[in-house]
Formats: sequence, C-alpha cells, structure tokens
Amino acid sequence: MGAAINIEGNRVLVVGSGLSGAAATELLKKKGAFPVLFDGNRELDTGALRRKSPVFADVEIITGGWRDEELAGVVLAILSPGVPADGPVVRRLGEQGIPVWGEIELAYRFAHGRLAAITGTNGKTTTTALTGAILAEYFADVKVVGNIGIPYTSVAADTTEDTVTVAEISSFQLETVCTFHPQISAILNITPDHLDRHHTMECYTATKERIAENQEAGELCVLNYEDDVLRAFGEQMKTNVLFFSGERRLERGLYLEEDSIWYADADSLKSAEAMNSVEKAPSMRAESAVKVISVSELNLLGRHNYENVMAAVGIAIGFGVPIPVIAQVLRKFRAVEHRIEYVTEKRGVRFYNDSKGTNPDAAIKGIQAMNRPTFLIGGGYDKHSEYDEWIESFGGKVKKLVLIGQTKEKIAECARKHGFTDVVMCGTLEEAVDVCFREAVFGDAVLLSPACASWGMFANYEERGRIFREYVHSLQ
Ligand code: UMA
Repeated sequence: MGAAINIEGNRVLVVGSGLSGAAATELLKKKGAFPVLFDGNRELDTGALRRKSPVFADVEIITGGWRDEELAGVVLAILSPGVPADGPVVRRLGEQGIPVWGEIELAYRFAHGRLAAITGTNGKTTTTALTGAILAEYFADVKVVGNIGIPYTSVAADTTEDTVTVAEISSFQLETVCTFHPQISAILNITPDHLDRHHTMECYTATKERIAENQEAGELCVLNYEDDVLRAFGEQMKTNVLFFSGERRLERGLYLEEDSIWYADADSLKSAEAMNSVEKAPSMRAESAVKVISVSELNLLGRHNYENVMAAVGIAIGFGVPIPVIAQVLRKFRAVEHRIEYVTEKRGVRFYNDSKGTNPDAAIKGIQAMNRPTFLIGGGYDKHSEYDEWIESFGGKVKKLVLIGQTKEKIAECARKHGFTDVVMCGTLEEAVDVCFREAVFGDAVLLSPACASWGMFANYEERGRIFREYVHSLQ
C-alpha cells in the first residue's frame, strides 16, 4: 500500500458521498484523476446529491453494490471514515486487487509543509481548535482540518512548504493510513468508544496508536502520562515524547500544580528564558519549570480541559512557539460548540448543550462540570458501550434521567441495576426537553449529554446540538 500509484488519467473509486467523499472527489479531479463514486446506500437520491454537491455533477455514481466490470481500470479506492476497513466493501475491493487508502492518506500524499495530528477518545476537537488558534498567532499559514468537520482533502492542494496543518484524526480515519506522517502527534486519552466498529479495546487502542507509527527519532509525540496505556506506549517509542499530567509534577513535560500549568524541560530552559516574561518556578519545583498560565485565566472548565490545554501547549512548544504567545491565546480561547456549551436560562433553569458527549467518558465530564441539580438527557445510537461508570458518576447530582434513542432500554436497565430509578423514556429530543422544563425548578440545570452517538436520529452530533439549542430558545 505504500507504493506510489499513478492516479493521473486513471479511474479512482471514492467510497462514501458525505463530506469526505465530496472533498476527496474534488482533490482527485484537481490531480487529473477520473473519480467514480460508490455509496452503499441503495436509497441514495443521486439527482439530489448532484444538486447538493456539484462536484458530483459529472461523476459516475454507483449505489448499493457494484458488478466487477463496473470497476474496470480502477487503480485505487479512497474510503470515507464511516466505511469500516474490515467490512464487505474493502473485502470486495481486495478480491478485485484494488488498493485502498483512507481520505486522510490521500490528502497527506498531496499536502506540503508541517503537520500536527491529534487523536484521543475525548478532547480532540477542543485541542485541535486550540492548537490551531495558538499556531495561527505565530505562523502565517495555518490550516485546521480532519474529524473537526473540515476534510483534510479540502485543503491539501492549497498547502505549501510554509503551511502548518493541525489535523483532528479519529480512530476511523487511522484504520486506513499508510504513509501518513505528522512531525508532531498527540494522543490525549483512550477510553472505551466505537467498540461496535473496532470490536475490542486492544484493536481500538492499536488503531489510535497508529497516529505515530511513521514518526522518526527527533520528532515529537505528546501523550497523557496519567493514562497507563499511553505511558507504556511512550516509554517504548523511538521518537521524542512529551508527557503531560493533570495529577503530578513531571521532571520533563507539562503538568498541573497549584492551579497553574507548568512546563518543565531541563534541555529547553535556556530557550524558554530567552523568550522573556516567563515566570520561573519556586526553587523547590523542578529546576527548569516555567509557568505557562494559571487556570483561573482560562475560559475552559474542568480538569479534562486543562489536559487538552497542556496537549495543545506541548504541540505549540514543539513547533517553537514562545510561551508568552501561547499564554496570550490561551487567555482568549473559548469552548467549542456542543461541548458543555451554555445555551440560556429560562425561569431560572439553565440549559447546557453537550451533544459532543458521544460516549460515556465524555458524558461523565459533562456531569462533573454541572454545579446544580441536573435533568440529564441521554441515549442515542448503540456503539456497544457500557454505561455503568456514567450512571455511577451521577453522584446525587442527577435528579432525573430522560432517555431517547436506540439505547434507552439498555441505559434504563443499567440505571436500575445501580439503584437509579428516576428514569423517563421519550420518543424525541423535543419531548425530552419538554419533560425536563416542565419538572425543573428554579436553580436546576438541564443537560443534553447523551453518552451515545446521534446517528439514527440525527445526521451528526452538531445537528443534535443545534436542534436542542433552537428548541430550548423557543420554549415559552
Ligand atoms: N457509507 C457507505 N458505506 C459504509 C458507510 C458509509 O457507503 O459502510 C456512506 C454513507 O451512505 C454516506 C457516506 O458514506 O453517504 C458518509 O461518509 P462518512 O460516514 O465517512 O461521513 P462524512 O460526511 O464523510 O464525515 C466524515 C466523518 N464521519 C465519520 O467518521 C462517521 C466526520 O466525523 C468528519 O467530520 C468528516 O468526515 C470530515 O473529516 C464525524 C464523526 O462523527 C464528526 N466522527 C466520529 C467521532 O468523532 O466520534 C469518528
């Protein structure tokens, strides 16, 4: 798969007609290939698709399944992230001898400049957006791409040697990389998610770790020291590792102590001093530690966010951004949409949109951030997650659990098992909001933090969050 494939003048199959498929098709055309689109959805309205995405207007579209001869002359297939690498589509392509790259691999092959790639179960989007904001303060041409919602293929052709690209990379996207090689990678944390796709935690972890598989000595991987798996991973790497910790002082790395974020690195203290205006640590602390920022100056809440900040700071330091510049951006940066986002207050009840809480671990962070009695709206698409830890994290804070979607029975049963019985089932998100608003009293919070993906009820978590926000604003 690492070999060069000449796409110019050749047919290339694009699998998936969503954001990634459209952007990949556009890039392939720019590079002189002849894209052919395949989408497994038999019901796909190709006329409507061509109107919505003009890039497909002159492209041959195959839906549902294909006959071998329809792929005659196809030299390569580009997979959208939603298409599993061990599924029937890839099996058929293998039988026909057609090599497969993911959309990320395609973009990487045509991209220039430097690249930072960020993965992890939770915090990827915040960290990617924050890293992009810091780098944009220091470098003239910064692109923020990937799972964050901007396909890497949509910008790859516009990059130059001076571009710095920050890519949020999901485990789905990592299944199909090959030569993908960021100079700086980061893995924020690994907790159970997407087990319907990756089957076991071992496979999920190994897929995440692929982000660093092509890195070389002298490059950098930023890792969470408090994640046992990542600590062990870092300790055997050949590339440089910069750990961060929300729990303990590190000899070398970033850590949270006394409500501040510190950077300790004996080797680079000299350059840190040269940057001026960085506060030296008291002598009792690691000799070389400098203060990056006090967390009270941040607009992001919760320890998980301080970890995201440390990862972004680590990447920025890796690219040589001075600490005062980093701190200046950190003071301005605000939370991304749909992540414990305050919506409004009605009748003394505060509404929070945490639609991005798409797995139990992320949803636990949502509950932890609440400082009021909370009506919690949960449930959605079944990714084969276990909900025990999420229910256990309610800790007396959750007044009522209002459930929607495919997982509602499974979650309700799990709640009962843990002695939590104040559960209501609803058919729609709007109905769930109505129930919460009817029963909530002054001083309560209503939190949408579903612990599940949105698929099946909504196109994506952004749509779920938007609908929640709009409906909440319309409440009388
Ligand atoms: N399709 C098939 N066969 C399949 C599966 C899907 O033909 O086996 C077709 C569908 O019919 C549909 C198209 O593929 O027409 C959809 O492709 P897609 O699911 O890859 O979605 P895109 O619109 O291309 O969006 C993808 C990411 N989606 C997924 O990973 C599921 C987006 O991440 C990402 O923002 C976008 O590329 C741009 O890079 C979303 C996501 O939910 C936010 N990610 C997961 C997460 O964050 O947990 C991983």
